[in-house]
Amino acid sequence: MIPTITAFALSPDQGQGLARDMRVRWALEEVGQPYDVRLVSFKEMKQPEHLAIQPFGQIPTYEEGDLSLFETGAIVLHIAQHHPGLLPNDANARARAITWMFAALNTMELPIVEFDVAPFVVGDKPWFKEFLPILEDRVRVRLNELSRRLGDADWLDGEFSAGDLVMVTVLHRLDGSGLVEEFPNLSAYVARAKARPAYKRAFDDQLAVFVAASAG
Ligand code: GTB
Repeated sequence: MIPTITAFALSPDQGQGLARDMRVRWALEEVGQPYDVRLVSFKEMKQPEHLAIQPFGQIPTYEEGDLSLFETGAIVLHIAQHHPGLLPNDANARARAITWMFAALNTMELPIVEFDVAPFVVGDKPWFKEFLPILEDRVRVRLNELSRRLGDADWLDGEFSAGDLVMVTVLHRLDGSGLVEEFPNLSAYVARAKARPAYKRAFDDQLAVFVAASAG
């Protein structure tokens, strides 16, 4: 059965891989599962039909037969559990790969998103100039810890896994900040992941949506 995901009809990042359907597309590409995409506007995301499958009125969602899912962590985990290629067979290694998914979405993504959105949320406050470096340092602390753990390994725990996939999409949010580049092994890790053919296909497909929308 071909799953259907939802994505922005017109992504605010202009198709630069920041919208979170990117990680779902990438997972589907890694396992070789074709999929359909239903594009939704911001208005449509807040309508009852979409809220029935995504209670927070967001993208992406994932529908497959009578199953509908939201939350990218759950969606990527579902894909990884139902196809070979994104989780190790060994039970302990599998549990560790899933742990890295949670680490990416919780320990890493929280401070990264706080830092990234601060200019939009509190950029007009008089204390913003002092506040931003504090948020930046919180991200730097986590990057330093991640860098220390990665060391000179290619991936976080053995073979490339859903843990790496989610982690790299989280680190992608820091593109342009220069923060990841402070840690050469993390920079190389992100570049290694983005060189994967599946990543490139997912990125190109997401970009193509924006290009087509802005042309027409
Ligand atoms: N925890 C949820 C998940 O992982 O699935 C979060 C989903 C989410 O944040 N969705 C965002 C959304 O639908 C799009 S990805 N937002 C609309 C809304 O809440 O009304 C976040 C995102 C969007 C755009 C950029 N950008 O343009 O730079 C970056 C990140």
